[in-house]
Amino acid sequence: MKIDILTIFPEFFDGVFDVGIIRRAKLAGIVEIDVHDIREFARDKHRKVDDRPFGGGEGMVLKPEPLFRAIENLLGTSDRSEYEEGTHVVMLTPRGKPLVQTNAAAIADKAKRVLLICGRYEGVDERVMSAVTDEISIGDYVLSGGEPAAVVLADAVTRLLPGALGNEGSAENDSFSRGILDYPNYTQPREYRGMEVPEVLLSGNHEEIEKWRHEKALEKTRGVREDLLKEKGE
Ligand code: 6GU
Repeated sequence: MKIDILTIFPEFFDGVFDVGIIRRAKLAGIVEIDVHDIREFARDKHRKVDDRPFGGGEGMVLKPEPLFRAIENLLGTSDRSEYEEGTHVVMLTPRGKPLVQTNAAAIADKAKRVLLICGRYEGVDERVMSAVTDEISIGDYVLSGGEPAAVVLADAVTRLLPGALGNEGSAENDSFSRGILDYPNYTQPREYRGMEVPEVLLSGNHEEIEKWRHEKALEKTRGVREDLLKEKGE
């Protein structure tokens, strides 16, 4: 998969993809991630990327020309109907659909080319949306820009690509992939500051362990995310 990120703050991404699973996936050729400065695609002498909103209001709005030029430069066209199959042009914005595991999985499954556009909090000229296939938000809170969201989406998608996780089973057991939160984990030492590892985990009885884990996962989910259980009809 090829992921291109369009941003006015390319330095935001320095080093973020050079650790852990993403770094490994990059080195293994599973994913390629390129960051592009939107300013490089501005043609006027001041390389202006934003301007004041028509109609008045606070803040600055990202101008359409540099974004269209960038999309055309990377994809050969900014006409959605001409995108190659498996191409997603994603606008990261608080106005988007909330990102959930199933969206990330769908992108990991089908997409070959993903272009992530980091919007500004104040906004992006609406005409850019004609070139966009998905509008995504990472949650109901305000970020200054789409940059942190691009990192979140790139991470959530990359770790699901075949071969990205050393242990292929581990994505299936993650919180959310089964629609509920993860069970609690313990490692050495068996006793720490008076806190013991639950006996059942030391029992070697795999059936009992599975049962305990499922109960604990449900208990946790009931406590903090009742909405997830309702979605599953439990
Ligand atoms: Cl994608 N962008 C911004 N600016 N704020 C957000 C967001 C994105 N998702 C949640 N809040």
